[in-house]
Amino acid sequence: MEMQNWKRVLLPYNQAVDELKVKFKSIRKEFIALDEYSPIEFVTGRVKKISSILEKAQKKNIPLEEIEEKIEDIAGIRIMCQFVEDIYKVIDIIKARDRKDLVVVEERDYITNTKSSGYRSYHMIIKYPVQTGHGEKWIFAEIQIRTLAMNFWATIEHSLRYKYKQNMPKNIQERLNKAAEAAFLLDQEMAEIREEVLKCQESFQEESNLIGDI
Ligand code: 0O2
Repeated sequence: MEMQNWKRVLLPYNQAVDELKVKFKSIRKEFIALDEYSPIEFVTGRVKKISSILEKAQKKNIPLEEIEEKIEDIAGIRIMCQFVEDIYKVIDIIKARDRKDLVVVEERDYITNTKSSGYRSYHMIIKYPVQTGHGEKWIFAEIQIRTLAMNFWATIEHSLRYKYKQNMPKNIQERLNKAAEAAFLLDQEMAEIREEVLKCQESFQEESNLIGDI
């Protein structure tokens, strides 16, 4: 395909990423504006590079004309959360019954089913309607929801894997696996600390209510 045609194909994907980023960032803004805790810490998004799309198509034996229906992560959104339980709040927001702007078509839970690399994240494949100058076009997009610790590990592992291509030394792989375990434990520890703090806050609240009653 010519470069100009690729640009045309990718336009709605760029639009979808821009729109979805605004939507999820707005949810964070809404929580903050209401002085509430936001389950969304920050949001990023990207359109897959043409070279990566072609590489994936080749790896999966996908013909050029089927790329748009078979490669579901050309448009990618990443939502980062502080705690693992926030991930499930974000999933509920995305799956809300009254939500009419997207359709969830598949969910991949790599949190319960950690990948052999150590990768953890919750993936949702959605169909999203883009309003273009030539009418409506439904495209696939992938939303990855993860904690800051999961993101820290995945970002570094991804760049190392890219650097080594298929030849990552075994000892590096093993150390990355250990680092994934450390990230998992960090998430657990943070969840416990949060629980503790919430309990303290509740009993402090109860005490000050009692004092208020006197
Ligand atoms: P990018 O755009 O550079 O992030 P496949 O790619 O064939 O393994 P599939 O079927 O496309 O898998 O879907 P999957 O595994 O649900 O999602 C693929 C994406 O998840 C990857 O995109 C990564 O972003 C992320 N991911 C999956 N496994 C790992 C892993 O072991 N380590 C890290 N760091 N990320 C992972 P791409 O294609 O790598 O592209």
